Amino acid sequence: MIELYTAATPNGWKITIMLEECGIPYTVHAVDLARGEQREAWFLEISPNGRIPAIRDGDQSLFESGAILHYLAETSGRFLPTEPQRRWEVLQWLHWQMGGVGPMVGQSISFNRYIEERVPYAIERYGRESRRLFEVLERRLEGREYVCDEVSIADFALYPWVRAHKWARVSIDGLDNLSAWLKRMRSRPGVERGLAVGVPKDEIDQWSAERKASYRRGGASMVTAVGKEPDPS
Ligand SMILES: N[C@@H](CCC(=O)N[C@@H](CS)C(=O)NCC(=O)O)C(=O)O
Repeated sequence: MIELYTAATPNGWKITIMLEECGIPYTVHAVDLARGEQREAWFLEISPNGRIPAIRDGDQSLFESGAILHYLAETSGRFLPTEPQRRWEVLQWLHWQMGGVGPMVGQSISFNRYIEERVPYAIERYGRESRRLFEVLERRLEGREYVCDEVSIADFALYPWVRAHKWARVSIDGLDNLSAWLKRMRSRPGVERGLAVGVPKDEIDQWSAERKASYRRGGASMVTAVGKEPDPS
């Protein structure tokens, strides 16, 4: 049984979506990010970077959502083609998400929603770069239902971050392929079940004011905790 250490955030939902889409049984261990559980020694044993998601599968433990998606695809034989050219295509879009879309949209969220101070340079830079990345995805999706034609771990990695566009205050106006893909992804039952982990079903698409406020508080506490991680040695 896979033990999943996670929280209701985009990087966490990537993994619950994959597990649900594959029908792999798993147990959820909710990590309280606002309380700083991700910096506790027991968690750093599993995830030395002090971030969710992480998994344990028997003796194997893994952190980094891209590595976890790759591992689950390898072990289940799902959502990653075996033919080399198609496989590399999926892996390059997965890594593009990990190095680009996740960090940029994440910073846009942070500067727009979490910190009280207004930093125009950061809002502008991360917002513009997120929009540029969305435009790359828009072009990639021209004539395609999913990022690599058939649905894959690249879609599961991208979806939770792209759907956060409003929270990140990044416009998707005029991005018709991307908007259609968002709807296509949302209509998959496995995606819906994955998104429901950590969030009440009626708040999957529209968080309550209380939830938004608690995400804001949690986000702010994580921002201010950076640099204060205990040395586990
Ligand atoms: N590159 C990592 C990023 C993980 C990450 O930043 N996770 C966030 C939640 S989405 C987290 O654990 N934040 C806690 C903190 O900043 O202290 C991955 O994809 O797994």
